[in-house]
Amino acid sequence: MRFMVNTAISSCRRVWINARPATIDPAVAAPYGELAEHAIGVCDGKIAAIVPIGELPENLGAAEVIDARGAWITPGLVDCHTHLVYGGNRSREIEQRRSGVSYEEIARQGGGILSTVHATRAMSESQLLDASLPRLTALADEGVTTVEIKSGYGLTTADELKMLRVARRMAEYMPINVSTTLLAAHALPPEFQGRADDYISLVCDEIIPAATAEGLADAVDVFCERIAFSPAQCERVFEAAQRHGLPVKGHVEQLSNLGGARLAARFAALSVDHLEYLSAADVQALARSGTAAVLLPGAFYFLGETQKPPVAELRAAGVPMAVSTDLNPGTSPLASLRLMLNMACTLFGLTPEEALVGATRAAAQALGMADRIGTLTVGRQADFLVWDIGHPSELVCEFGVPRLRQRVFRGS
Ligand code: DI6
Ligand code: FE
Repeated sequence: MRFMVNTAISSCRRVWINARPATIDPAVAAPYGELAEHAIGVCDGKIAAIVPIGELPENLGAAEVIDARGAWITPGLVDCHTHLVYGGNRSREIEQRRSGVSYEEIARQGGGILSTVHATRAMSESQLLDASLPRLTALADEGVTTVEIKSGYGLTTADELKMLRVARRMAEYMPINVSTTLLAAHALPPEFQGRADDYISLVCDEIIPAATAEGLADAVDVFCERIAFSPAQCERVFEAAQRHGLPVKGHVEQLSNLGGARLAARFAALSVDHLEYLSAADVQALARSGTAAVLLPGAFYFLGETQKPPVAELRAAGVPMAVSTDLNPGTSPLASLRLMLNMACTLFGLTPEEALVGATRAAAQALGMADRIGTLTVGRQADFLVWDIGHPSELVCEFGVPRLRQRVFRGS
């Protein structure tokens, strides 16, 4: 199937020759989906052909030919869980935490997420865009070609829509796919103190419909946790999302097990994220619903957690494991997906191949975009990376050295 359009390579707009593709395509049996020397042809922003170098026609027609000189090419990286649009920062919280106050206690005292809510509400769309673009640039410079961005620091209809509009607009400033997620059920806004069910009604009856009407949300997320919302409240949000035709995902079992993963599985969630306290039985529920597990080692690391997600069980059950930054000011102020690949191995025990799959194919699944991105496969969007490396494991092992030679987005 991969070679179905071999003959068309001469009509491609651009052809990378002498490439060593790590396709991450499960149809290619070798580790990393490796192919020996191949050419990758691009047409209309899509991968049009992947052909062995020996089968390349003499004449490549009008195609622009780029010699990869034997370099590894991987799919573009996919960061499937970020909160990178926000105002202010929370670096002072690290001082509180060092003096023994926990993340949960800071949140209960009205700091944490709510302090970012105050800063975000105070900003205009363009101020928020200016504040957030450097974070997106950092991800893109490392090879991220698709990013998911959540709302959740506005917590009013106007401020949640403002965040989502900023997230959408970012794709006009940078060559990157942006997938947006409405996370209005992130924290209880101060004006709803003691009235969590009323706030959930606002989310269901006003914020989700408004975001849908403007086409601003690709999915709906919740924070199911003691310091956020109960499973019953999250269920109401999922039902509202379903009524509006939006897929769901959930921040679940991060600090405790409330059964959020099981609930999300009932709604055929695209992903459940964090999962440090996920139980073995719930792993089976995810396997049955086809939900991806998103691992966020940056938050685990930054909060100094000790309880690890059940990676061996997820692996055994065949649940796709994605790896993402969770880029946010409170629990993971770390704008590097490469660092997360390293941490997924060192802290959570993923193999380098699992980590790379986690930031490409599995992350695409977590966004419901697996038919468009995440692997080097004919017909997929031509988002790929040319690396100065000797082997893909270096992308996971080494950190901080810029090895990206070329970042290709939609064929350009
Ligand atoms: N879990 C997290 O790790 C982030 N949100 C969530 O639900 C933290 C967000 C923050 O602290 O600002
Ligand atoms: Fe998060």
